[in-house]
Amino acid sequence: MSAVEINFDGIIGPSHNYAGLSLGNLASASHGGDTSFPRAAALQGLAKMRHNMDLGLAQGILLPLPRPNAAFLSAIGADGTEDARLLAAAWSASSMWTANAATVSPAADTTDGRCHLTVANLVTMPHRSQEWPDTLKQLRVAFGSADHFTVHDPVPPCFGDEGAANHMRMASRHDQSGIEIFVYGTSGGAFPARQHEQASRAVARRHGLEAGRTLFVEQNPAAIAAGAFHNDVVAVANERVLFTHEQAFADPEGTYSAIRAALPEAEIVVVPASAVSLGDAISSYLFNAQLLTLPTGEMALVIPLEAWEHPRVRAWLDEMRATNGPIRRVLPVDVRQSMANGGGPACLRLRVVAEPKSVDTRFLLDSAKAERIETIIAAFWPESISSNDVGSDDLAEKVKTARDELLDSLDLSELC
Ligand code: SUG
Repeated sequence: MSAVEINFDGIIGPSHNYAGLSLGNLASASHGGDTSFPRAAALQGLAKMRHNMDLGLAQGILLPLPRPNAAFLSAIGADGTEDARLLAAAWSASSMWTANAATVSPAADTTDGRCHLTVANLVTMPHRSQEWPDTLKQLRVAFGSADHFTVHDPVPPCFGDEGAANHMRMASRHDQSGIEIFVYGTSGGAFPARQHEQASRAVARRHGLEAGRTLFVEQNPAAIAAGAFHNDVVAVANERVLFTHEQAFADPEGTYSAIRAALPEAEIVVVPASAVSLGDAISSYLFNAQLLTLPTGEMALVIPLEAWEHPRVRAWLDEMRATNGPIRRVLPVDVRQSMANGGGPACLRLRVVAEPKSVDTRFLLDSAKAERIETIIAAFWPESISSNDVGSDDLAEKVKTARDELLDSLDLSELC
């Protein structure tokens, strides 16, 4: 069997809460202090996975990390006098956004013919910087076959790396050799540019990518300033198609010509600011979509309900569907619990192009396994978490038990 795209969604962890931890992520800031609903959140995530499996697509999972994170609390000498935000960081379920787990270069693009993954160091945000050791452990199990995969340590912490959220791949088909586009930021005004150019360049070198088929593109500082803390909030690519906001890149025309020069069959669908402003794009998460190739060969855009319900975005989508463009279907999904923290359908998944049989089967999903996971979520995930609950011993116990039950049922207790 040849390589296919497998989307590995993060199962939303039992400690999912709104702590307003991400400067520059407008949804996270505006929902800080709200009550969260972890059970509903995790079931929404599973429903999205089922939605995509029902389209005939391969689906994988990544598991929640241990929370509250005892290693992080010990490293900051937590004794009850620490800042409430640091305590909340140790409880964060942010590893659900697996687009930030790693950068992935499929075997067809690399000199040694293996699929390379570099775990993201996520150093810009303290609550995210604690993820990589446990994520790395998990990636080394899921992609443990050395004949097919190389899983790299993070790049040095002096260079911020946020993984696949700032990386796009285009190819005539997923299993063909493609071009890899690394998008970095230099400045975002009041907000941090989370992806550093030198991190992207280090990842590309370590993955053994061909220089002529690797692009390094600067994110538009105005997009970061407007709340595009990751490039995947304003652009998404799939096979020969790039779907992008007009203001995503610092030099849009230069970027499009470089893409067309490296991949002549590229089709670039640009949404003009006159139809959908940067503000509308960011509040609706139109671009934080999964652009997927269906088994029929058609492309579908899986968008959050917030984009579907946004009048100007909807008008643009209706217009796009009436033309003969490459994106034939638009499929809205409900991931509102994740969206309130700035994570849409695209944030929740890590794309890996590989032969399914080369992946540890415990990380692959089918309908029976989805049902097992849903039963555990329904039984063990807290119904709600308010900001006062974060730090409570009772809740900590509940969260740990919930994760242990999940790992046990998936025969993955080695990740405890
Ligand atoms: O890193 N939100 C995440 C959202 C990540 C979205 N990922 C992609 N765009 N690929 C972030 O800002 C909020 C946590 C809180 O505030 O409780 C948070 O971490």
